[in-house]
Amino acid sequence: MATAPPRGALIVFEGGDRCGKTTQCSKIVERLKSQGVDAVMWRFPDRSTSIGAAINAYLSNQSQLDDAVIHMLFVANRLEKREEMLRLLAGGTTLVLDRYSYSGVAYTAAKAVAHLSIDYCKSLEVVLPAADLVVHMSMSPEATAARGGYGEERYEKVEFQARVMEAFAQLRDERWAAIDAAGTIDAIHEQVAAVVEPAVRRAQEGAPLGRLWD
Ligand code: Z5A
Repeated sequence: MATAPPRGALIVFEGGDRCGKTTQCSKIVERLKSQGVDAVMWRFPDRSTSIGAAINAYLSNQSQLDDAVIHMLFVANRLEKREEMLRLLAGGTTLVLDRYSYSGVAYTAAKAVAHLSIDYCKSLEVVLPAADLVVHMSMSPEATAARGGYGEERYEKVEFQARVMEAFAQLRDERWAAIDAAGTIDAIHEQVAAVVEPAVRRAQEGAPLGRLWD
């Protein structure tokens, strides 16, 4: 009887806007591939779907939505990818995600809307897999604000980003690795590789895939 291939790892990058997540996701995927690891990068929100298009309109201030509605759209944007995620991971592909449910909870929590508590937001995503590793790119909101392109989208405001950082702090557990995002791209990449490569190996060696937020 054929045995199942080793599973892929679910690696998630989180942090404030413009902290360098996309840059580091691309670099680690290339490094993993050069080592023979089947790895792909996805971004959330996935703006290519019809739900993602509605999210994009909201983020770029072309539409106005109730806080609960935009939260549900972000959740639905992940749920619509659930089956594909599980299929890829089971088939041995490592998924490197540029944002995931942790952003979903943290950005909504930062709005401090009474009926959108952290626990309620978490409860909407319990059917999704948990990250094997969350790479938390840590940088002050003032420093990221100085980066190119900052301020073009709805949440790119220093005060709001500071509240997002506080919300991330409440979500942290033993699967999170904090990376100082203020160094050079290459120096950060080496720190990232030092936590990602062991996580990929643990998944290949049979560490079970968890569920949010067990
Ligand atoms: N959001 C939400 O509310 N709910 C959810 O469920 C989800 C998201 C999933 C869009 O996300 C928004 O949606 C986001 C959270 C919210 N809030 N806002 N606004 P996004 O991921 O599409 O947007 P973003 O976080 O702003 O991503 P980004 O613009 O792609 O930034 P980044 O990926 O963190 O950084 P980057 O593109 O790699 O780099 C930014 C710039 O800095 C670029 O010019 C780089 O060349 C430069 N850079 C990168 N690294 C360095 C270093 N080390 N030194 C100097 N310069 C650097």
